[in-house]
Amino acid sequence: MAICYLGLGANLQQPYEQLRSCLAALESQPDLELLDWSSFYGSKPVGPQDQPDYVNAVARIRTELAPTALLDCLQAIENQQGRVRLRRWGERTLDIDILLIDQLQLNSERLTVPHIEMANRLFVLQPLAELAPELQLPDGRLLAPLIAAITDQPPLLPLGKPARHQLENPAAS
Ligand code: A4P
Ligand code: MG
Repeated sequence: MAICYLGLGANLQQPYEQLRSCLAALESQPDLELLDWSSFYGSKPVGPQDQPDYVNAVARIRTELAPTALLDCLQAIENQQGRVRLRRWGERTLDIDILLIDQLQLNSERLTVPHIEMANRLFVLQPLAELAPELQLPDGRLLAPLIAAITDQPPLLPLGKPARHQLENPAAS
């Protein structure tokens, strides 16, 4: 059984709703357990600037799936939500990145864990620190100093955290 952190991002087709339905899809997966998630945050694009702002969040899950089976499962969710992805670091309807799998370090053709860019991205580190403030990366680094070292990215805009009963049906809010 592994505890994993997933980075969720969207900037097309109602990104807040994309993330909410992504959490609903994670909750309905038989092979994993959705434990918790961060607030949603608005963020300025890292990469090409001529694209809409993102909504980002981090989810904590528990699963018995092997890493590549987990990736298959997450890519199926991306595709079910009609994933559109136009260019590298560009706009997309839904992106699910595997940030961490316990303290595992993995580098295969399909999967690099920890996610290769996570330590450089405020839109990953801040929601992750909200969920797990004391967390250490497998190389021993802590989140707070990594966040403090990021000076080139504007502050995130907190957008609130949907409750579990709000994941499935927006009318339930
Ligand atoms: N892959 C390798 N490691 C992993 C991992 N840890 N998790 C492989 C998930 N996938 C991993 O992914 C391409 C391939 O990476 C997968 O098939 C898998 O085998 P993809 O999702 O199709 O491509 P991508 O996400 O577009 O990759 P790219 O272009 O490197 O983008 P990133 O790094 O995910 O960044 N700005 C803000 N504010 N917020 C964002 O969320 N996101 C991006 C995308 C850019 N700028 C952003 C945001
Ligand atoms: Mg990705």
